[in-house]
Amino acid sequence: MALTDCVDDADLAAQHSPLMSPLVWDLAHIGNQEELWLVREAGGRPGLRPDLDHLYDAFQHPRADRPALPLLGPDQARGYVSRVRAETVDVLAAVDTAPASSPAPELERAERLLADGFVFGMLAQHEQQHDETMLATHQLRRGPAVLEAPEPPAAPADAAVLPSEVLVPGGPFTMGTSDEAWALDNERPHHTVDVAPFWLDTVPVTNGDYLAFIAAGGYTDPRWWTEAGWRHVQEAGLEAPLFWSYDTAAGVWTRRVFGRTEPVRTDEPVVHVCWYEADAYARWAGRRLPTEAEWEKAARHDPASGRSRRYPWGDADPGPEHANLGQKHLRPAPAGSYPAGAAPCGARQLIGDVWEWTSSDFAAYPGFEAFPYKEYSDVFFGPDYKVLRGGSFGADQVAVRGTFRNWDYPIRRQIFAGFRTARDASPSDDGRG
Ligand code: AVJ
Ligand code: FE
Repeated sequence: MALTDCVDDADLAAQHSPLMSPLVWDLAHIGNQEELWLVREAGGRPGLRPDLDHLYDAFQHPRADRPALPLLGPDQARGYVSRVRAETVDVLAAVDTAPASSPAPELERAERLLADGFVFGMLAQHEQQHDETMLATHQLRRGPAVLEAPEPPAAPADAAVLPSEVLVPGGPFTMGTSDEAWALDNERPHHTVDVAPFWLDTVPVTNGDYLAFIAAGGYTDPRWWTEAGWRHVQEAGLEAPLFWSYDTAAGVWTRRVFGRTEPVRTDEPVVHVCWYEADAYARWAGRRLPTEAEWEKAARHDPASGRSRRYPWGDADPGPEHANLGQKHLRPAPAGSYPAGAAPCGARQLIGDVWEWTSSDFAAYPGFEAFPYKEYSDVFFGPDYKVLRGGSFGADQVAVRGTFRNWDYPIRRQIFAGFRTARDASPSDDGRG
């Protein structure tokens, strides 16, 4: 509600970028999905407005076409989502959300949705995913600033003296999950992956690091780019991250952040770069992007116990000391922040701050089963999408964990995405030499 109450009705119905829906579409879509999956499918109730389904079905209408639809107006949408939520609370009071009594595939569909409260978790995540999308719409929106948030905490004293990279030991680890109650279908099932030893950046690549790539002519040298990336840089005229401008009078790069223009802060993780830019930077630096399995091993593997944790710091849910999540701050925290959120390998900020591009295509894990609908993940598997991991300052903790998988096209930059780089370790690297 905070993301929609801060602008007027015309603004809510406007399309701020062809990449995004009008904010009023996201708002009613959140309610419509909740009605569809929770109230009707799991709760077995007739629902409120099944006639609206087609308007808020993302697969029937691409984002660019949504402003022309006969959508609910802002007040109608607010009324609709609050009536759906009242029904949700009523369903919650009436149903059994105990863990499943038999293996998932044997259960009736509604029973399976309700076991462990999965459908409630799924819709909470869906709402928060759209809240992050709506925050990205706010960042694209022109005009004066309407969102306010406190600055993230200052970097700890040791941020300046951290090693640039950490060693992640080789060997098998458990990737994905079969027992995290609210994990979505693409995170399942757990499986063993053997990962060769590698070195990973301790912290995400910063604006300062990225400025060096720009200054070195990174955007004009085809050596660093894949063929598709080089074509894209030229066609799209890319020369810096999205929302950056060069102030020729002052001789500095500036960045527009939710309606305010400021000098680029060199100690912050870079954000709003596409996969092609991340990949080119890594090559220029003599490195590469980590694979998705490498990222997850760095974030979850505990060499002491041999098991995979829920989060880098352990199994406890995220707290403000662990990670920059939940739109509490409207920017990434300085690189090296959140020592309490460090992984066993020593890497920091794997969760929160910026989504991290990996080198991997979005693919099904062995034994994958689409649930509850193919359009959540199944239809996106394949070489068109790259995986991002870890969540951003705009993502809520209910929708981020060590196993969570996000994906997007390699050209997308409006998402809160950055990256860190990696390199192979030689088998004799033991982190002491
Ligand atoms: C997982 C973030 C790629 O926003 O397209 C929202 C989440 N799926 N509604 C997206 C989603 C359906 C999805 N991502
Ligand atoms: Fe959605």
